[in-house]
Amino acid sequence: MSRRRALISGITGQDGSYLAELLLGKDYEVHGLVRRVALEDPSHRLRRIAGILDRITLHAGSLESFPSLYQMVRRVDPDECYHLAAQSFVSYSFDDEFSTLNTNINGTHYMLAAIHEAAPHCRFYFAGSSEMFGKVEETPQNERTRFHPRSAYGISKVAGFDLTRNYREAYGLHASIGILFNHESERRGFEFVTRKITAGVAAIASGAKSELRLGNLEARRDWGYAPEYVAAMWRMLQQDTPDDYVVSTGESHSVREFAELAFSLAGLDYRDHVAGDPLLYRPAEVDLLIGDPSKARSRLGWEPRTRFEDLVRRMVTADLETAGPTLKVTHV
Ligand code: NDP
Ligand code: GDR
Repeated sequence: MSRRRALISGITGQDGSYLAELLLGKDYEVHGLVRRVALEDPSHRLRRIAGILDRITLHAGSLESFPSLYQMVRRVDPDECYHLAAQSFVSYSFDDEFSTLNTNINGTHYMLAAIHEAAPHCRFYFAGSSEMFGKVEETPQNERTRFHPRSAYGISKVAGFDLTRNYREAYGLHASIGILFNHESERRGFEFVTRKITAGVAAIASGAKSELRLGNLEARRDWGYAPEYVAAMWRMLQQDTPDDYVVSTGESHSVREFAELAFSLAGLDYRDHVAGDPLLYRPAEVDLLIGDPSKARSRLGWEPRTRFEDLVRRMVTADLETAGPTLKVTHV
């Protein structure tokens, strides 16, 4: 039998890099969409996939251009397509609503249309988000909870959700949607609060910095470990019938709790170093997210394994190691 072919948009991101590794481990032929600038600056832009570059095929294209996506899909003729590429930073979506909406909505529409026209047999995954629940209408949130997005990012993901569902219903595309809650790792971008904190802890522990400026410490998130979440994406596309799934831990913690634990792991007290910055508050905040992963558990056999304390420890340990060989987590 020939190897199954997977196409990943967003392969240079946190999730794309872990998913590519997972699929290579399952002997897939892995293809990725990257921006041309990424190929021009590989040491920086391709850092997360540096270790697998000789085993994957990259295609330069643009989410803004339907023809480039159509040509790529036709060339690759994938069996599975994971559409992860997006402007994924919620804060930035308040600074530039227009580009967030254009990239995330049109990009998803173009990918769906390209698959529909050039590879209609291909199974499709859309990266939905707990940000679609926004100002939550029930707790915990599940697949039937109504959406109430609070940012252009959240709105773009609701539009992507509707588009994907419509391609499933109108054209019979095998299209599934993961409603993934926050998931983090040693590869998380530095702009997101978890990595900002763990990198900040390492910088303070090594003496390079003394202060970390943060916004709303009371926001609560359901934080899981990214490599486990990409496995849920793959499981969705192995089902006979496409569907939508919440992927989460079912536990919620505040940004303050994250900071307190991260600093204490380095033997520090967060109250000595964290400074509040009103400029880092969002015009509309998502106060509380906590997902109910029962459906993913029962239908996909998926289980979150890494709990909050282990996640924070992992991230702090990695950032301390990078900051200095003598820096180690303390036992708390
Ligand atoms: P990252 O921000 O780490 O990665 C985003 C990826 O999208 C990068 O590969 C980036 O490429 C690519 N991208 C961004 N803009 C464009 C563009 N205009 N054209 C082509 N590619 C583009 O995100 P994650 O890996 O964390 O998330 C993956 C997906 O899952 C995203 O859609 C995100 O919105 C969604 N999601 C993430 C969650 C999380 O907690 N991580 C939770 C729920 C949903 P480049 O490297 O060139 O910038
Ligand atoms: P989020 O992640 O918006 O949930 O989106 P982020 O880590 O950016 O924010 C989480 C919460 O922390 C509060 N916060 C701060 N956030 C950042 N980035 N920087 C700060 O200094 C800071 N201080 C407090 C925020 O207000 C917020 O409440 C992530 C992304 O990965 C999305 O792509 C994904 O869809 C969702 O998770 C699920």
